[in-house]
Amino acid sequence: MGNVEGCIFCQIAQGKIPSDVVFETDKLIAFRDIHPKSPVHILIIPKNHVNARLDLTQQDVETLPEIFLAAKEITRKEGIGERGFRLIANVGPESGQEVDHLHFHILGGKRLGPM
Ligand code: DGP
Repeated sequence: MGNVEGCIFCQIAQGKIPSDVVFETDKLIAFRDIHPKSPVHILIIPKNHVNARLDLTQQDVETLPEIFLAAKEITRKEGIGERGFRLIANVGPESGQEVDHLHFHILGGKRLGPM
């Protein structure tokens, strides 16, 4: 799907909108959430646009394991790898997804209650 016009996260991935980047590869980028809901709140996104219908290409599927490896590396660096954290993706309207570009939230740094 490439980059989608007007997508905030595509623009962050392209460096057109500034963000606090904590991890990056050629396929994905991770940056701090602008409205953190916990002491550590980081978003990991594939650079390629994936919409809320999960219209995944084979290339997108190959990026997914790298997102988990990135989460491992990021949480270790942030000091929450052992303490525990939440790794979640809201997908689609009933989930409350606000940005229509697949993203995984890393939430941690405090005891997280039930959802
Ligand atoms: P969701 O509700 O799952 O779609 O979460 C979207 C998250 O994206 C929300 O926690 C706020 C964050 N966010 C939205 N716009 C920006 C932005 O321009 N920069 C950053 N760093 N985060 C953003």
